[in-house]
Amino acid sequence: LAGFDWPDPLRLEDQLSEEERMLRDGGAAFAADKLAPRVIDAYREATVAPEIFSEMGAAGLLGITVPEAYGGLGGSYVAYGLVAREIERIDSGYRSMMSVQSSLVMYPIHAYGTEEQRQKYLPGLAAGTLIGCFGLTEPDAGSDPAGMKTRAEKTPTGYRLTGSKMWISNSPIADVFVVWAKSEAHGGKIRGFVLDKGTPGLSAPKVGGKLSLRASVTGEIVMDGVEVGEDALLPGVEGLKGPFGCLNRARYGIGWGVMGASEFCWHAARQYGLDRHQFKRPLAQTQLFQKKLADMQTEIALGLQAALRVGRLMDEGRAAPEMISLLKRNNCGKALEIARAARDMHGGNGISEEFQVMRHMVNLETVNTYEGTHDVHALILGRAQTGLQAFF
Ligand code: TGC
Ligand code: FAD
Repeated sequence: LAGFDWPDPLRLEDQLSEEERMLRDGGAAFAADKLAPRVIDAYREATVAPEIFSEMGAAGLLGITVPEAYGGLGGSYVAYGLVAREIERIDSGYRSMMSVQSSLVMYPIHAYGTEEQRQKYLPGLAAGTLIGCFGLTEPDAGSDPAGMKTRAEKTPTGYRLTGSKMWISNSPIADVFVVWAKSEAHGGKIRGFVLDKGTPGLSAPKVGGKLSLRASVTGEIVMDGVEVGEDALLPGVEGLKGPFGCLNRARYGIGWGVMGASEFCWHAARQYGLDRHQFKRPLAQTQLFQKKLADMQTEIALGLQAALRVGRLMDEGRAAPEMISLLKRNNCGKALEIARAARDMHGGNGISEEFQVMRHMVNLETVNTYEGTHDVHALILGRAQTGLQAFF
């Protein structure tokens, strides 16, 4: 029998191609050089550094699955997931910045936009010289986006948008706003629009007082009669499947990303247990400590295998949205449990910023909620196996 590699118990590494490993290593080097040195201060001060986008762009981390002709990498979904894991190993907020830009802004412009829209936005978004945001959630429509109030009225030359979006990652620093609205001219169906910063009536105030995801900025999008031309409409999709098509990609990336945060917490807890002595022996020499490490190792190994499987199916065009719900729900829930356990295993030091596990724990509260809450994904999976929808 082969030997056992404790950090990679099921040999994920052997299942990756040379190119996937190379892109993953690029993401890891970027995370170590550019993100790790700034994260503790950024989180404490809740400061976001917009230049992270151009740094990510220069490193080729934005729009990994978007074709090279538009500035992307033309890479696989597995490569995208592997990079998300490396970025979220540092902080969920940094992965959020990357995944909103790639899956929620570049993807819809590429998949649903005109050639002119692609040429206008994608190269700048890939380079990170333009920052994007995605507005679906509203103050009174979170888990139930079909209840949105934002409206697009037809004007002689285009549309007038009125409404407000809430909890929008990147919006206060965004140049490009992908927003979803009910369009009267399209029978009240939900349509996507691309708005530019500076358009009269468009503003994006910051949401203050966040105790989670503090290294990533979150805001509102206020649309007070924003007038745009016909060229702002994303013509290629209508209905909720538009935003959900984007969410499928972002939720999948989160399935990998949260395993990176979990691995950080697991490795930190293991090292702490080896270094810290109580009762004349290392904490890691106690049965309870080892059981917790074994649980972490097991859940992470299984979660990574599931992420890889769904990624391969996405690359083959055979992934169903319910598979992504299963992955997002399980991996976020397990990551939160792992981070909470790691916080506990660090004792009093676990609440200190220096040890970083509590920051991951508090971030993962958001990640378990956004892109469909843990319970909403349970209802999606419940509906898929019973044929009965239990949302209302
Ligand atoms: P339902 O009747 O289920 O579906 C309506 C239409 O949408 C289609 N559809 C999908 N299409 C593609 N992929 C999916 N995953 C899809 N899910 C549904 C469906 O086929 C149907 O199409 P059609 O042509 O028949 O009209 O819709 P519902 O209103 O009953 O939805 C229920 C529910 C709960 C599943 C859904 O609304 C939901 O998923 N809610 C969660 C909302 C959510 O995830 N919001 C995320 C906001 S964005 C965000 O959080 C970004 S954070 C980013 C970061 O910082 O990293
Ligand atoms: P609610 O929908 O009000 O849910 C509250 C609770 O009720 C949850 O526990 C939920 O599981 C439960 N619940 C809801 N419906 C049911 C039901 N039918 N049965 C049983 N339980 C139910 N959105 C964007 O559009 N773009 C972004 O970039 C974005 N970024 C975000 C960044 C941050 C930091 C945060 C916190 C959120 C972000 N969101 C974004 C919004 C996010 O997607 C929503 O918060 C999420 O979808 C949940 O909606 P809600 O907050 O309105 O909660």
